[in-house]
Parts: sequence; C-alpha cells; structure tokens
Amino acid sequence: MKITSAEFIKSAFRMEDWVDDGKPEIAFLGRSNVGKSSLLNSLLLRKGLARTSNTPGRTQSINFFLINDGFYFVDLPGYGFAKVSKSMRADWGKMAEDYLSEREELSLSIQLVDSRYPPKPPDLMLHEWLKHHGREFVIVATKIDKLNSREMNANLKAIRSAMPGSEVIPYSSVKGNGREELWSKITSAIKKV
Ligand SMILES: Nc1nc2c(ncn2[C@@H]2O[C@H](COP(=O)(O)OP(=O)(O)OP(=O)(O)O)[C@@H](O)[C@H]2O)c(=O)[nH]1
Ligand SMILES: [Mg+2]
Repeated sequence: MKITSAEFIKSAFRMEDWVDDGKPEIAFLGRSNVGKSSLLNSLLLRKGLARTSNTPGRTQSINFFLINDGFYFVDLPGYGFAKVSKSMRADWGKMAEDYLSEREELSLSIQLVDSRYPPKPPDLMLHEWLKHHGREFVIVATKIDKLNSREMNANLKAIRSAMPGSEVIPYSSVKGNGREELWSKITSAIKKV
C-alpha cells in the first residue's frame, strides 16, 4: 500500500475519547516492549510517528493514527509489565477489554509475540480471548533480526504449536522483513468492511 498520509490523531484514556467517525481500525496488541510502536512505524515508514522506547510501558493510552484518510492504526498499551502499579494493571485490562469486546470498527487485531521466546501465559490468554470473541487476527513474531536462521525456524515452530491454526508472520521492524505480507493482510481486512 502506498502511504499518502499518516498522522497522529489522539491519545485516549477513556472510552468517551475514542475517535468516532466509523473508519476501520487495525489494532496492535502485545506485551510491553514487544515492539508494537516500532511495528506501526515500520509499516508506515515513519520513524518517529509512534513513540518507541527501551523502557517497557511507554505507551499507556490508546493512540489513534489516521492513515491515508481512510483507516486507523490503534497502538494499545502493552500488558505484562510488572513495574506499573496494581490499579494501573487493572485499568489496562479494563481499557483493552472494552476496546476488544465492543469496538465495531476493529477490523484486524495484530497480536505481537517476541520471536526469541515461547509465548507466555498472558500472550496465550489474549490469543484465546481473540478467538473466543471471533475477532479476525494475525500473529506477528517480532525482532527476528536478533535470531540466526536455525533459531528462527525452531522458535517459529514453537510459536505455531502454541497457537495452532493461526497465521504467524515473522517480522523485523529494523530490516523490514514481513512488511509486504502484513500489509496484504491489512489491506484485505479493510476491504471486507
Ligand atoms: N532489533 C530489533 N529491535 C526492535 C524491533 N522492534 C522493536 N525493537 C526495539 O524494542 C524496544 C521496544 O519497542 P517498542 O516499539 O517501543 O515496544 P512497544 O511494544 O510499543 O512497548 P510499550 O509501548 O512499552 O508497550 C525498542 O528499543 C525498539 O527499538 C525489531 O524488529 N528488531
Ligand atoms: Mg509502544
């Protein structure tokens, strides 16, 4: 897809603040630090559009980016970050759950897992949750540039067997591997709306 425009629209901390013009949305979901904001920037070829950081828990609100004036990328906060307070974790759960269960505009959920490790319990929980709610989703295994090809094959196999039947796209936001494949998935999800 040719990106003609990509702009940050808003950060929402409450449901009342979500955008409401009915355009389809693509959501980025996964653990803190897994690379959600980096993936979004890599797809758009805009380095600093979504803020990335070495500090897990950087993205704490739901962030809406309008692409080509036609659809949104939605950057959600990461889960599984122990350093945030208990109440904050509860808030994350509620906010994400509200979004995932109620959002009609949500056309595709992109669930990120770190390609270096087997999926962890919260990853599997989110995965089950997406299936249970009949959401269209794709798994993206991030940071594959950190693995050699033997490790990559072994780890992708482990991810696929933990999430059987799901499409898993290996990705590097640094090198751009997986970009075309993921875009074609996004494009067809938007067309279905
Ligand atoms: N080598 C490599 N590093 C990556 C890749 N994707 C992300 N990173 C790095 O991983 C760190 C976290 O990336 P973010 O994109 O901020 O992660 P996030 O999931 O948005 O994190 P939160 O907003 O805290 O939930 C940053 O230091 C990135 O540079 C990748 O594909 N390859
Ligand atoms: Mg982020």
